[in-house]
Amino acid sequence: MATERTLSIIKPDAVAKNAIGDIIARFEKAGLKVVAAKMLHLSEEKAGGFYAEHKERPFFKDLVGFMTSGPVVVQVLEGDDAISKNRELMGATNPKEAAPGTIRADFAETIDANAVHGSDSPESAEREIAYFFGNDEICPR
Ligand code: RTP
Ligand code: MG
Repeated sequence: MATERTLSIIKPDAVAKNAIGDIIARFEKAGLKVVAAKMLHLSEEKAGGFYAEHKERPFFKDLVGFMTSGPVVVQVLEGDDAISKNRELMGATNPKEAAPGTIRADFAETIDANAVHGSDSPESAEREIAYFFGNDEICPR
């Protein structure tokens, strides 16, 4: 197993529900370590740039509107197979299809307000981590 880093975002709906601690506890219990973290209220420009791959999709405007609707907590998680492990913990994009016990099954309401983001590949993780954090903001452990 390779040690990897992945970008995780606790989205505005989960922050509004006071679920930051519950969600981070799931990462830590699964063996992922938080090596960087910050709370931010994203601008339209920052949220749109983050989801640029979806720019032409019909849900893009709603996605940016949702991601800028309140503060988010952005973190870098490190551990064995961190990218796929985080995606497993998150569950399916649509919470109605998310496996029982996953973060989205337990905290998310809709496909738009779905509690968390996680990088989907090593290439995405590298881009997304650099999008939010400088090297001096990441603390290897
Ligand atoms: P994320 O990027 O946020 O971790 O979610 P994901 O990989 O599971 O899903 P992705 O395909 O990357 O979509 C990004 C976000 O766009 C919203 N979405 N809405 N209405 C729709 O059909 C639809 N499809 C995607 C979701 O909020 C998703 O998290
Ligand atoms: Mg995605």
